[in-house]
Amino acid sequence: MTFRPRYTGLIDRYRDRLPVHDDTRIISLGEGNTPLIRLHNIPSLLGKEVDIYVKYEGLNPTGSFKDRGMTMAVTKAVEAGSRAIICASTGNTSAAAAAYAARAGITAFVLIPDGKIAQGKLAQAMMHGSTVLQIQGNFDAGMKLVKEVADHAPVTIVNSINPFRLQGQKTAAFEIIEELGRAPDYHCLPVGNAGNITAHWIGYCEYSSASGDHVTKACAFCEGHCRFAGGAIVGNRPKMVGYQAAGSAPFITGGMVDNPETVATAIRIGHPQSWDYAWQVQKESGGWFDACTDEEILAAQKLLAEKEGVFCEPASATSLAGAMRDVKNGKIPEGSSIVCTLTGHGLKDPDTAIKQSSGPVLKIAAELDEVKRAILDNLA
Ligand code: AN7
Repeated sequence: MTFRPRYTGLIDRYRDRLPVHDDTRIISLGEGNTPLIRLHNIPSLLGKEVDIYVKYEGLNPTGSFKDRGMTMAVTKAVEAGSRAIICASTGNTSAAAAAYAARAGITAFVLIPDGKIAQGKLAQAMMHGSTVLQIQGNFDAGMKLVKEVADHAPVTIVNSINPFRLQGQKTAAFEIIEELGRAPDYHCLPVGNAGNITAHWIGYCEYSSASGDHVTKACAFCEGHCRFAGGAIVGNRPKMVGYQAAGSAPFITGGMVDNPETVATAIRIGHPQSWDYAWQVQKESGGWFDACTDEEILAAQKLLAEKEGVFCEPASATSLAGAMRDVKNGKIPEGSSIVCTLTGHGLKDPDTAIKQSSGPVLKIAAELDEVKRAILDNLA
């Protein structure tokens, strides 16, 4: 029997490409190393010859991709001597901030929109002992306050405007390339602040010889934090495709949205913080932005759960909803390999899931006959 070395998180795994020192105290919960699942049933339902993979980021320690960025942001905050972190959040950033602060033994303050975050995320922020500030305003209002207060109080901002966040998040692209042996042709993501789509592009560029300038000169996105340790690993980069919820789609309307609305509360964001970066990613990669309606998002979430056994939260399903539409209409051609990032776990938002479930819960007497009849009535 051979033993594999214990996986100890993405900073350890990619330390030669991340801004850490040998003696940096790493704050980790074993994040990263998430499954890349090849879809079996949905491509045939679409009737198209495409390879669709989902990168199941819901399997990170706090149930979303935010852990990748948060391990870096909190590690660097602690290294700099910070005793407290703060973020505005639609829920997942606050869950991750709360957990990593707990791990580090520092204080977390999280600003969340009143009544508009999924129950699981609220439970996490409370359970990990962060100070929850529920504001009468949306994410964008919270973000504005966080930026202002950081000048007046000794707290480190851990929203994705903190450049270490994107450094951690770029490792998802590394993992995908290492598994596929190349970059996919298309990488589809849900877009809110657009930090994650930017981070993935940093990662793809860093591993690719197609980005010669990027790996030899200063990276346009990383504010000097990339450490281009290795050479190129693959020759290609994907087209980056960002999908937004129709009611909060500044990248599609072309300007900021003041009252964003969507069932996908995680991406209920009208003033994206990585606006300029994301446009640059779109142009450099040759990808595009598009919007999905709430109906399309929920249908994709359900289809994925019912046909593939993968449960993601509504916002995450936006990547698949958009990809399915663009495969059907031929914008993504047959023969393509496609990765859709599933940014968060379905259990984050049980209320929305239960509300839209079609399968009725059958109430029966605790008797053999009734169970038998239920089985015979419901066999596929
Ligand atoms: C599940 O938690 O902004 O485009 O405050 O939770 O990088 O913002 C969440 C964002 C997609 C969008 N999917 O990513 C927050 C927050 C899920 C998310 C996004 C978020 P970005």
